Amino acid sequence: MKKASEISVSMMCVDVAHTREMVRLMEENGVSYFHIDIMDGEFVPNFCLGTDYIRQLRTISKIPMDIHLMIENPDRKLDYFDIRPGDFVSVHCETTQHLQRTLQYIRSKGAKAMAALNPATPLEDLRYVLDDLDGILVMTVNPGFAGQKLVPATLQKIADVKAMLKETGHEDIRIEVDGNVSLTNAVRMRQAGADIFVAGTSGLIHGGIFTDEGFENFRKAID
Ligand code: S6P
Ligand code: MG
Repeated sequence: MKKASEISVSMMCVDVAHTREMVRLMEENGVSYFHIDIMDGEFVPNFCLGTDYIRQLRTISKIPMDIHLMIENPDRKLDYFDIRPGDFVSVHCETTQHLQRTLQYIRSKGAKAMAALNPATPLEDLRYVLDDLDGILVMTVNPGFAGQKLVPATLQKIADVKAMLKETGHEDIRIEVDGNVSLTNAVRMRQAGADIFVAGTSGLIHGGIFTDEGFENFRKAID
């Protein structure tokens, strides 16, 4: 069963000076989520968007958030964030010792719980928490930066996640891909089973901005 493909725009790649204009374009082009990269300088060697950014974005749009937490000890920090029903919140399973509890906590806030996997992390780590998941975020680059090259083995990993979901009767869980989602890679990712595509510098955003035509091309690649 194939679900409709959805776009989650990587907001760290959008030029802040053009935010309002780009948000309008996203609304007009049916973007499903704002992809919000949160980095703590510990789990990944970079700092990125934060709690105030999420609050400010909510004042100009109703598009739900897809909050990607690349932070150590997410359990202690989830309450810092303005998490709302309809949002996805993803935690890296490499960062929490009690993943199932963390996922339950996200759901208790009315949001959809997602677990993120680094390229090197086996998907087996998720087998016993499938009942607690609404999504699996397959990192197709090592997290920390935009503009990196695909880790090729992750294409097979997407297909393996898809197979595990089928085998265990969890096909309702969505598969998101993040990193170097170029127009060419997007086609292969879709074939492998991805449902939600993070649109960044490789496939949509150039010089911090994008166009209607850029959306059309991205949409064609993922449909
Ligand atoms: C990277 C982060 C991503 C990037 C996205 C950028 O650690 O989690 O969400 O923003 O990958 O896309 P691209 O096309 O530049 O790789
Ligand atoms: Mg991300």
